[in-house]
Amino acid sequence: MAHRAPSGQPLKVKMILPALTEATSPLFRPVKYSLFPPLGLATLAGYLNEHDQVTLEDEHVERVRLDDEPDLVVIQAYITSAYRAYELADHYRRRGAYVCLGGLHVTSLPDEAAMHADSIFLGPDEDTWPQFLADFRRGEPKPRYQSTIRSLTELPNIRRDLIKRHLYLVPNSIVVTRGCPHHCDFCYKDAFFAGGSSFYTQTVDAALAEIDRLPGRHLYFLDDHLFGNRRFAEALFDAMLGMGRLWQAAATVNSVLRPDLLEKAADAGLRSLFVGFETLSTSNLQQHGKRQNLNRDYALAIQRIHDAGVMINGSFVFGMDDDDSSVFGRTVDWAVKQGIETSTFHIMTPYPSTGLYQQIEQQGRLLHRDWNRYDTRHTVYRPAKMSPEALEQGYWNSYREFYTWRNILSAAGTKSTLSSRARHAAYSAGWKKFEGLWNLAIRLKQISQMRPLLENVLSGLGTVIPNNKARRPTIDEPCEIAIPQSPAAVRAR
Ligand code: B12
Ligand code: SF4
Repeated sequence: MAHRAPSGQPLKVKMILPALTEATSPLFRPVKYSLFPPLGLATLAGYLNEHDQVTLEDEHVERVRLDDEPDLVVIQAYITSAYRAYELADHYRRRGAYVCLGGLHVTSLPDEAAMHADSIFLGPDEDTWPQFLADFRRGEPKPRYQSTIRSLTELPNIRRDLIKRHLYLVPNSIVVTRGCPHHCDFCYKDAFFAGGSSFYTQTVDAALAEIDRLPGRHLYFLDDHLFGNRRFAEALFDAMLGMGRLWQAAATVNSVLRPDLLEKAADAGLRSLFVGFETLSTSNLQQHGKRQNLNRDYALAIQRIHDAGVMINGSFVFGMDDDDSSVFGRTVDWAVKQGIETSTFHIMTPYPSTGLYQQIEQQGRLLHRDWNRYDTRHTVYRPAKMSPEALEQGYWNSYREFYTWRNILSAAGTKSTLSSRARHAAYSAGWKKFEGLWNLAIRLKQISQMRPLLENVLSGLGTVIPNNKARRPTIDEPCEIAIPQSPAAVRAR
C-alpha cells in the first residue's frame, strides 16, 4: 500500500524526466539531449505549495538518485522513455512512495501505464494536476485523471529555479501556446488533447512576463506552431520589438506565406525557424491530412524566410506510402538547392493512438511494439514501396549526404551575401561536424559555455543580417484555418 500525504505536512516531491538509453550512454551523448530542460515538470512544480520540498532530476543530463524516500514521485513519459519511466515508477512504489505517471505516452496508452502508477494523468493536466494535489493532501487521490478544461490563464509561475541551467545549451525554452490548429494523422497532438480544446494560448501579457523572467538573450519557443493564432502571434511579436531577444521557433509553411507575420517575427528577433515540410509528394500530404502544406509554394516560403534573415530547420519524414527508394536523394538534393541550413529527417513512426497507428495496425503492417525503437530512426512498420532495411539505410544516408562539406558549402552558396553564407556554414556545420566537441563539452559539464557561440552565429557572426525585406506573396492569401477565439486572442486584438 503506497503511503499518503501526512495531512497538513509539507510534501517531499521528486520529479523525474527519464531518458532513453542512448541519452545516458557512457561513450557518446548527442547534443540534442542537452538542449532543453524539463519544462513540463517545472511547470507542474509551480502548483506545489511553497513549503513542499521538491527536486527535479533529468536523466538526460544527470544520474537519477534512487536511494531517497519522497512522498510523491512525478514521472513524465515519452514513448521512447516509457519503459525506463515504468522501471523508475516500480522502484519508487516498492519504496512506498505514491507514484504519478503522465505525459504523451501515458495519454496514448493509459492501461499500460496504469500498471506502474498509483495515479495516471491523461492530457495536458492544467486542470487535473491541481485537483489531484488537493485530493492527495486530503488522502483521496483517484487512480485516473483525464484533463478536459483547457486554459492557461491560471498557470502559476514555472519553477525555473529547479532547472540546472548550466547543464543545458538552451535553458531558456518557453511555451506560450499549447497544441496546434492542424490535424496531421501522424502527429501526437489530436490524441493528447482529446476531450477538450487542442489549441489554446496564454494571454500576451503572461507570455511577455514569462519572457521577462528569462535571463540572457536567447530564447527557444517550443510551441508546436507559434504562428498558429495570428492575432496572438502578432500582438506578441509587436510587444517583443526592442526587447533585444534572439529566438528560435516552429511554424507551418502556410503561416510563413501569409503577409507580414513572418516579418514581424524577424523584427522581434526570430533567427531560425523549424518548418515541417515533411514530404515533397502531394499524394503523401493528402494521405496524412497535412492540408496546410497542400499546394503551397515551398520555394516561395523558403525564399521569404531567408529574405527575412531567418535560417530554416527543415523537417522531413521518410517512408510514407508514395515514397520509394528515390525519395532520399531527391529530398536531400532539393533541400540543398533551396539553401536550407539544417534538416531533421525522420522515419515515419506510427505513435499509438494516432490515426496513422490505427491505419497501419488495421493493415497488418506493424512490425513490433517495442516502444524503445519508436524513435523515428528505426522502421517499425512495413513500408509500401521499399523494405524496412532500405528505409533505415536511406534515412542514415540522407543525414550523411545533407551534412557533407560539399553540400553544406553548396547550400550556403545560395545565399546572396558573404555574411549569410558564413552564418549558414557555421550553423549547419556547427551541429553535425563537431559532434565530438559537443560530447566533450557535455562530459565536462561545460555545455552552457557554448551558448555565446550559438548566439553569435544566430545573430549573424557580428554582422547585420537583413530582415524586414522579405518578399510579400503576390496574393493576399486567406488564412484557411479557423482561429480559435481564446480569451488571449480576444484580449490581443
Ligand atoms: C523539447 C522536445 C524534445 C527535447 C527535450 C525533451 C524535454 N527536455 O522535455 C529533445 C530534443 C531531447 C527531444 C527528443 C526527442 N523527442 Co521530443 N519533443 C520536444 C517538444 C518539441 C517539446 C516538449 C515540451 O517541452 N513541451 C512543453 C511542456 C510544457 O509540455 P509537456 O512536456 O508535454 O508537459 C506537460 C504535459 O504533458 C503534462 N505532463 C507531462 N508529464 C506529466 C506527468 C504527470 C504526473 C502529470 C500530472 C502531467 C504531466 O503536464 C505538463 C505541463 O502541462 C515535443 C513536442 C510537444 N509539443 O510536446 C517533442 C516530442 C515530445 N518529442 C517527440 C519525440 C518522438 C522525440 C524523439 C524520440 C525524437 C528523435 N528522433 O529524436 C527524441 C527522444 C525523446 C526522449 N528523450 O525519449 C515526440 C513524442 C511522441 C510521443 N508519443 O512520445 C514529440 C511530441 C514531437 C512530435 N510531434 O512527435 N524532444
Ligand atoms: S502541423 Fe505539426 S504540430 Fe500541427 S498537427 Fe501537424 S505535425 Fe502536429
